[in-house]
Amino acid sequence: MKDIAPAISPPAGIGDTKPTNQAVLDWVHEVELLTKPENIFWCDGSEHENNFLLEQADRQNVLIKLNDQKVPRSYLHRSNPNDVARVEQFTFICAPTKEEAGPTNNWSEPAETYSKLQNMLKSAMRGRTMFVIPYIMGPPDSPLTKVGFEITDSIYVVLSMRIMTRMGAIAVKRLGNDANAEWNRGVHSLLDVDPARRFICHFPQDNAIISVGSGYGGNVLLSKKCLALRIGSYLARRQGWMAEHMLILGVESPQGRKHYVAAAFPSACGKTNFAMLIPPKHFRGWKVTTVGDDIAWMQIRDGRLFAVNPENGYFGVVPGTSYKSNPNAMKSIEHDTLYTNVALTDDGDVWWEGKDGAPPGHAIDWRGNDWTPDSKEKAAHPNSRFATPMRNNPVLDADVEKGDGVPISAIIFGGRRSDTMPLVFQALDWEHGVYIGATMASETTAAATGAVGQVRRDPMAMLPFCGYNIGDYFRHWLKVGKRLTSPPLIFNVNWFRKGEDGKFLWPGFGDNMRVLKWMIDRCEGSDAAVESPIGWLPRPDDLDLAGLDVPHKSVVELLGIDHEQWQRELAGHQRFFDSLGGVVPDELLQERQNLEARFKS
Ligand code: OXD
Ligand code: MN
Repeated sequence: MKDIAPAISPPAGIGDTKPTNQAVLDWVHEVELLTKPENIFWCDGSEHENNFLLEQADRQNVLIKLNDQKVPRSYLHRSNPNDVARVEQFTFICAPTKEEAGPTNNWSEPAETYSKLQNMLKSAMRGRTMFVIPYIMGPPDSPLTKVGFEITDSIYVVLSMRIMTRMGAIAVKRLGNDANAEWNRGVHSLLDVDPARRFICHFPQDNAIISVGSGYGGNVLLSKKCLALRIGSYLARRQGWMAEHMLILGVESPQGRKHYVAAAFPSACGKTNFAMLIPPKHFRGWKVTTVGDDIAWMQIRDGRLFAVNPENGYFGVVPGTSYKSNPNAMKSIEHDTLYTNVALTDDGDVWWEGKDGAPPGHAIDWRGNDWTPDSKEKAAHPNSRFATPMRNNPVLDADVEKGDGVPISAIIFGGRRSDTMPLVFQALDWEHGVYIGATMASETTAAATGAVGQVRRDPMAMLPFCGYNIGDYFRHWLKVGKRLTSPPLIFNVNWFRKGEDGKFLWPGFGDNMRVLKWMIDRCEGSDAAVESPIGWLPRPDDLDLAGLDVPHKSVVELLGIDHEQWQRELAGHQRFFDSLGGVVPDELLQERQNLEARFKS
């Protein structure tokens, strides 16, 4: 299977509808002159176009069509084995000064970077088709919605963008003909998929992105991490809103009272599972619905935060997804799904580690090699993915298209921590909540290249995605808090604490409803909590644990604070703040001192 494919020749009526905005036409022409493609394909996002492109991708061996009886209208793509995750070391924020990019980003000087990338892009699309993808991020009638154009030489990118964004004519219409309108310019080329020539570069001051040398979604679906988070966070600060790495879910009680919460967890820590949670039997009548599974754009209205999901689909981690762990995700990916780097069974179905049922006796693994249950290699890559339209989700929230967004009652931070962090606690106030987000940490996962399982600080789960100086980002959070008269309550959760035997103490998945319910109760004024040095904690009896198969002793352990571990944690916070070289706002330094003092009192 291939990433790179030769030019396609569409029949008349397909790929030939040019937008009319002169600024777009000029920019496309400039990129054409530089990259010298064989032809240009103007995407309109129609079904007809999509069917044509799927057929071409199948013919070109970029995709394999799966068995239509098993997974209707679905395809498998295998990326180059050197290209299976985000590459944070090759991701750059090319702000005018290094200080603007800040201590947590790789910085490179904009003029030099443009020139380096332009050299790489010279004639890079020779013999290939250059696709022009207009798209919007956000519901069509939202004031938060942004227009982007992505140029790419990858048909896989086009097909994925059609799932992940609202693409085509809708964006052309939204942009209109104003040559000065705000829109994002994204250029992507596979080049030769060589890790030595792989760069994901953001130019926030130009609202521009150039990504070369990769075909992996997180690096090349420029709408997602690049625009919605890195450029988005930069625009959000300037324009007074928030772009966050957060799922958004709705939770409705049997009495019909509904709240929305937004939750920031680092990559591959279960955002999609939490956003599609099915409450345990005991919670009959409670409903959880999904607004988004990865990104929240939030604005302030009437002193409250309102959120929209800028995306149109889910790009989720496949391994571990099953009818047991996430039935709604399974139903979402049963049809019309684009899989990347999972295994292919002999009957044209897909398989991965953790899927329900017995493994197949034989399959083709994610690299295209024969695989049997005795093989040492994994059949599916740990970061194999699905791209699926959000419309497939049986619990999609009814207000997902609401341009004003949904009101947020609670913000939840969380990471993967084997120790220290209790199952849940609540911040004392907004500033303390910002401190909790700013110091959160998680064990690394396969979503980015590099070692897996190491604890790293990942403020608000935005470490790889904040498009400007992290100190200013913290300041932005503090400033937003001052504008909120009814701020969301802020919580921290940890589904991943382990006991002495190294086993998870908490079952997670549907049972996370028990924790969600406590948080919602707190939003409604419940006093079922005790104050501790780290914030408000539930006592075991404050959680609804009926029907839960977890020993009481484990619940006590899950909710406990180990003072020795917390002294280490506090030292970790200090080291992290020190590593940021003086950019941390005084308010957060003060919060650290307050926390230390609370442990002493
Ligand atoms: C993602 C990620 O793909 O965070 O959402 O890596
Ligand atoms: Mn993510």
